[in-house]
Amino acid sequence: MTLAKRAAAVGAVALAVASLQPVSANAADTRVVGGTPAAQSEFPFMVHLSMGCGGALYKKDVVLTAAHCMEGSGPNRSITVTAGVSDLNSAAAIKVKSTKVKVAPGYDGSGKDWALIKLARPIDKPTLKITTTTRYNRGMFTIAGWGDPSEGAGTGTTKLQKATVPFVADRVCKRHYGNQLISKEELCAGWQRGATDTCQGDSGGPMFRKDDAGKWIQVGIVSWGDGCARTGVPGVYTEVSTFAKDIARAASAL
Ligand code: 4AZ
Repeated sequence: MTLAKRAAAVGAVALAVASLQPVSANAADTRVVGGTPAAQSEFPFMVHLSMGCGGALYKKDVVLTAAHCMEGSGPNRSITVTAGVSDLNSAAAIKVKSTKVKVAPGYDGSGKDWALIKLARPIDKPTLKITTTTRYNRGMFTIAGWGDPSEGAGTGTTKLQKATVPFVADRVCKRHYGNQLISKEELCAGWQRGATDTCQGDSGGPMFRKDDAGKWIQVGIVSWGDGCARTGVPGVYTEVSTFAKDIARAASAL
C-alpha cells in the first residue's frame, strides 16, 4: 500500500543505488511532486477516491484504479468517488458511492496492479480511453493527482496537480529496481534529475498522453516507487496495454 507497498525492498535498493549516484534530497519545496495546478475541467476523467487514491473514469459508471488501493473484490458500498472538479472542496464536486470492486485476477501485491470500481450511478463526464497496444508506451506522459506534494508529506493536496514525465525504458528502470520491476506488467516514467513524480495519494490515478488522433489515452496506473521524485529513481506504473483486454472483459462483467 502506498509508500509501504514495497517497503521491505526499499532498503536494499537504496543500498544498491547509493554506489551509483547520489540520492537527492526530496523536492520538498515543489509540488503531484513538482507539478502545477490543473485547470478546472482540464482532465474531466480524473476522480478522487475516499481512501486517498486516484482513478479515471473508464466508463460513465466504472472507475479504473490500482488494486493496491482496494481491499479485495466483491460488493463494496464504502468508497466515495469524487468527480468533476480539480478542487476537492468545490461545491461543484460530484460524489458517487461504489457498489462493487473487481481486483485484477491473480493480484498478489506485485504486478497486475489494477482494479475496477462500479458506481451507484453514472457520472456524466468524459471517460479516458485505455491503450490496447504498446505503441504509446514511449514519449512524454501526463501524470495528475491529489497526492503528496513532497515525499513523506502525508497531506495530499486539495487542488489537482499535474506534471509531465518521460517514458523510461525497462532496461534503464532496472538499473534502480532490478528484478523488482515486472517488465511486462509495469512501465516506468520520470526524469533522471528527479524533482517531478507521482507520490503517496496519487496511486490508482492515470498516466496518459495524446494518441495519434490527438485524444488523451491512458498508458499507466500510478502504482509504486522508491520514494518520490528522487534523482535517478523513476515512478512505476501498471502497463495498461498488457491488461487492456482483461480490463475490458472485467468491466463488461461488473
Ligand atoms: C505511493 O506510495 C507511491 N514515485 C506512488 C507513486 C510513487 C511512489 C509512491 C512513485 O502510493
